[in-house]
Amino acid sequence: MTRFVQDGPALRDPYTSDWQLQSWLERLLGPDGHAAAKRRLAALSADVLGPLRTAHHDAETHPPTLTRFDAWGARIERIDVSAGWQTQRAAAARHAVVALPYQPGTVWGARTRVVQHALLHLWGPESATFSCPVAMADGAAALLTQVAPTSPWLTRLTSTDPAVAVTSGQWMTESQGGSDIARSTTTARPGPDGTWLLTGDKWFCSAIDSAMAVALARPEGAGPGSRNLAPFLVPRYTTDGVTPAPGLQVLRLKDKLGTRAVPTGEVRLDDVPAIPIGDPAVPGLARMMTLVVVTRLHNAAAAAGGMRRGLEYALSHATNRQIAGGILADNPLHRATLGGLAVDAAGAYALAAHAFTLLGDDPTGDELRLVAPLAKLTTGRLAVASASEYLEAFGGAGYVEDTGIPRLLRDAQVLPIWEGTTNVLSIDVLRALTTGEGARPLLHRAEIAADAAASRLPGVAEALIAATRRLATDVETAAADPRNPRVVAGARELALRLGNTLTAALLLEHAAWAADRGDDRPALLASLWTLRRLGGADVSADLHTHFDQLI
Ligand code: UCC
Repeated sequence: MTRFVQDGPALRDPYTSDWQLQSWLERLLGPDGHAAAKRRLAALSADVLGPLRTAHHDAETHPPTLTRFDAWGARIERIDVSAGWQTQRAAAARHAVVALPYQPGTVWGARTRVVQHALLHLWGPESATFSCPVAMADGAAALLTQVAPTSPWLTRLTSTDPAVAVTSGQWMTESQGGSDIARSTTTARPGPDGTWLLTGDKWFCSAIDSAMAVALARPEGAGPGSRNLAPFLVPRYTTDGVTPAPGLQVLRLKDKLGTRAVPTGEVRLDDVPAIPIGDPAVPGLARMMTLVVVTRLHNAAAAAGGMRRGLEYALSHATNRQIAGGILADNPLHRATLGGLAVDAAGAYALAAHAFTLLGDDPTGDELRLVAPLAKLTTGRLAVASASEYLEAFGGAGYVEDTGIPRLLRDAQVLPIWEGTTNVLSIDVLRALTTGEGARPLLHRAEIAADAAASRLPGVAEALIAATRRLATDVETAAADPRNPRVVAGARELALRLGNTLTAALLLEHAAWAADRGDDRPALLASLWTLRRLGGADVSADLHTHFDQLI
């Protein structure tokens, strides 16, 4: 008897097979800038298809372990990670996924952040979530660049030499407070030689194997509330790089739903030496948020990258899979389903790329202050919904661990949780609407995009104009009385509408640029996003008909 065996999904070169990514890079970097980035992007793609895929699999199947004591009872606090995790660590340094924006005089100038985002987009889904320590290292580097540019830690965080490069943790969360950081009980008191000594418990410390962490603590004499907390740099090990810093204990590793290759620990600090980042006498939460804004953008990059990779796997399966009447990829309903996912993946990429563009252009501006939480929360929700569809697209195989497919959903689910949940970020959006001018450029951008689309895509322009008008009124109402319970209750809905509208504007902007160059595919993506997400239209027939142009 011949037994049927289904081929597993294949992965095409993630850079050369992604016309949408290439089209955006051509516009955001210009043809010369894109040409200058190609070698770098192609090299990373080649690694993703080869050693990094293998390393990813190894790290996922050999999760980290913590050994607290040796056989004789001596405290050793050793974290063992897989060879795959170490391969990812070296690749992150070599491919400069953290370092690139800190290198002086790159040809891309402020747009170096766009190239970095493209690298993350290609690498993240096959990184075994080493993208997490990378995110925190980038955040820590941004903070040190601003506050302590001569720190030797900055040199190491931004090194491309795997023997020198380090990553960072980010120790904010405590069990009693969670997102409410005001309830932190970790304290800091002056120690010898300008160091400070930190005491307290931290509850959710990802990449606990990193060489350093940025921890929030309340300096001696500081007032209550979150704003008076201050960031401190905690060297994780003594100078031998192995022995934990004095007073530092890793109580246990978390048993998480996903991101299983990432060692996430609970940490106890008992007079652990730390270096203040900035003046501890000056309220420091705002300083810490420099780091958090960067990690929130990486979160959006991880969401967009994961969505694109899930689509790639589902497409491959649909092309391989025979069903009654032919291959799955020819089935109109399946085409409409995958087409919708392609539109969502395009939207998530556009929003994440925009956020990274702002990070390069104006990192402290009001626009990024609003777009950072919007990008994080909008893409986080999309990523979970898409991942669920990707599993379903594989039928039963999508529910079986060793196909590697369930991981897509498990890993996507962290994206709307860490670095602030959807609701916490929606409240942050309200705060940004109240204290800054970020909504003005967003609404303006939407109006211009709608005007530009009016002659070519009248129905689409109409949907965007209607959504923008409604938003303008609702933003004004919310900003006037942000504590009103009705406004608070509607914060998530308002934030998602803002995120969806901004995405429509970004996709339409890109569509206009591409149409002038004879490419109508971006207009199709922009139209379908706008009609579906803003107009609530059923575009299934179009998704089926134009499927080949969407992917
Ligand atoms: O650590 C974690 C796991 C690590 C894993 C990392 C992986 C990364 C991604 C990977 C990709 C694969 S998770 C930790 C998650 N925790 C959070 O994200 C915190 C959630 N909570 C918030 O975001 C809250 O909004 C707070 C704590 C930031 C602020 O809430 P409060 O306590 O109510 O405070 P206020 O009163 O709203 O703000 C206090 C001060 C104000 O400054 P002043 O007093 O000078 O006016 C605010 O303007 O902080 C300022 N501030 C901000 N500044 C508040 N939010 C921001 C902001 N977003 N940007 C700038």
